[in-house]
Amino acid sequence: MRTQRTRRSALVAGGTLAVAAGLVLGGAVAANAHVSIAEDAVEAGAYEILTVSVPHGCEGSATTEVAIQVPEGIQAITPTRNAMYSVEEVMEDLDAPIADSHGNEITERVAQVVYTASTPLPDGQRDTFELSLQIPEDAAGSTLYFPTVQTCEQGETAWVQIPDDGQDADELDSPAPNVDVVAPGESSSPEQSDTADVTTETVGDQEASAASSDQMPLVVTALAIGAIGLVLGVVALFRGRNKA
Ligand SMILES: [Cu+2]
Repeated sequence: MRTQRTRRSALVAGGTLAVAAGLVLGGAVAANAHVSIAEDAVEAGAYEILTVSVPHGCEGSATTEVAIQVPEGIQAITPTRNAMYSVEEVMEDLDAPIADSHGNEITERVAQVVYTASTPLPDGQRDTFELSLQIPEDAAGSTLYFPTVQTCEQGETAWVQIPDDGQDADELDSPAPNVDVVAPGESSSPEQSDTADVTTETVGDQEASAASSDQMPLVVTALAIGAIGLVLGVVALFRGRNKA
């Protein structure tokens, strides 16, 4: 019981943080016009799919290549294929070998993922690139940066700027796509909300039963409407047959 309460207050605290982060991010709508990562926050140690969004070309020119640098500490990453692009993984030797989840020895990691367009992405259109990876377990409280170079038919944009300590990322012209890492249980993703609901029901039985009894009239009404519909349908069917 005690651990559940502790967990619940952690979730409430996480929710408050998420709301605070949402308020901060709410003012940064302009950032959506940049090459960026769609997810606001991920949990340390979690397996995630990050979505790199490319919303425009280079000053009007169509995009031909998107090269995404993978931050140090991410040992395994799998890019999702995209029908309009070929994808290449640029490898880098690890300082020391590690074991993967199957117990195999790993001596190198993907340092960069390069998507090359078979047909250039027009300036007025958007595309997304998904990367499946495990967030480092020791990354809570930090921000992961994925410096990305967007190459176009004419020119390129290097989305590689990383804010200095205390600097607002909004001040940067071409910030590196990034995602904040929170401690496990502090993310506001939909799966986490479900967990929060279940935990709330276990802890606060009264709240839970109050909620379900509030929902009962709706369920009964829905059933009643369904039943009336069924009866009308059957009546209509028989009337139709009688006429034939
Ligand atoms: Cu932009």
